[in-house]
Amino acid sequence: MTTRTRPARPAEAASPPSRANLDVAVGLTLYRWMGLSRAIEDKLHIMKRQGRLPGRLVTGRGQEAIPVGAALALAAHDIVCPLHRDLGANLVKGITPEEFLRSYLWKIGHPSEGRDSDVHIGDIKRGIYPMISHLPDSWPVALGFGMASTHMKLGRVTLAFCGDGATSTGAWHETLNMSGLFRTPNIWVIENNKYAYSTPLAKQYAAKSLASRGAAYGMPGIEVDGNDALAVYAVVKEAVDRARAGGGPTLIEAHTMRVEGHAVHDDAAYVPKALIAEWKARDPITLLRDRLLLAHVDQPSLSEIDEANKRLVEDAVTAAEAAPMPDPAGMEHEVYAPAEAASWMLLPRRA
Ligand SMILES: Cc1ncc(C[n+]2csc(CCOP(=O)(O)OP(=O)(O)O)c2C)c(N)n1
Repeated sequence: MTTRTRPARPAEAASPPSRANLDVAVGLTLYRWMGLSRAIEDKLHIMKRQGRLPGRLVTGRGQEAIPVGAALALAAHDIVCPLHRDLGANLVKGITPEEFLRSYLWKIGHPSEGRDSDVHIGDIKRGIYPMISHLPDSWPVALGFGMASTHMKLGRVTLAFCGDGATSTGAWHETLNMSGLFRTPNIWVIENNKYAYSTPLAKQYAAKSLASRGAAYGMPGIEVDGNDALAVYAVVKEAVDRARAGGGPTLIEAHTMRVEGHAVHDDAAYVPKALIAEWKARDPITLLRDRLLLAHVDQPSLSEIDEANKRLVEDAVTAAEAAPMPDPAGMEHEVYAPAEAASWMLLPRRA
């Protein structure tokens, strides 16, 4: 029987606060995006309780350091494939708070124009491949982006996220196998938040770590403290530089904790309270705030960022709530291929 040494406990994963290695400009940028992501999701929870939000609500509160830190390490022309806990990556790559709110409210004025909703947002023109519900089926697509970049010499790196649960699927392993084989310019980020819905890690896999699987596919497997945004940024940046230089893919396991239920309807009664409390004490935004204060960034500057984020969210909510619903007449627009294209496929082949 394999002895499980993971999940990483907060104390084990913690990086000591230090002034020496802190890039204040990067730290402030991370702080701004993480704060914006948190402010939007806090507001969504309030709106849900007030009956102002249709449909479901899934958030990534407490995990913001991973999507924000990772997306910030990408260049503008790189591609990101966010999932349901990765609002921060969408924001960094250019989805506005108002577009996101409009998506949650099923309104027009965002990339899917009300045909898809909530976290299913993205815009390929901005290098964001929208979420596919089946997990992690955006990974084989990300692999395709990587292969295309190599063959067409595009110099683009593609980064895809998934949770620990998604690593048990066939698509996940097939993707990594081909990625290692063809040395594609991909960054594969696992957000190990210790639970896949109600299933804890001990009931998911026997390996010592998920990062250790990188060796099986011929790529580096790296573990990082996923609540330390600066550490996530640094690890992903190094992997992006390596991929762009032709050094192939990297598998990154970022340790964090899902400190809430899977979604708003789930009270997570199956998670030990002490485990949640332990990780809540290492909230990634508070950790970064403390690091910035230690580096002599003053309190008012950080509070100004917090206030600006709150104003952005309030303005976005006002605009999104006032926006119209989609016109049902346009329901099929950009959903199906034109009829001619489909019927052409059925024509008998010419001799
Ligand atoms: C192939 C597949 N099976 C089941 C689901 C239903 N489902 C949605 S989220 C989820 C939990 C996924 O856990 P994990 O990958 O660890 O991500 P987390 O939600 O913890 O961030 C499940 C089972 C799905 N979307 N796709």
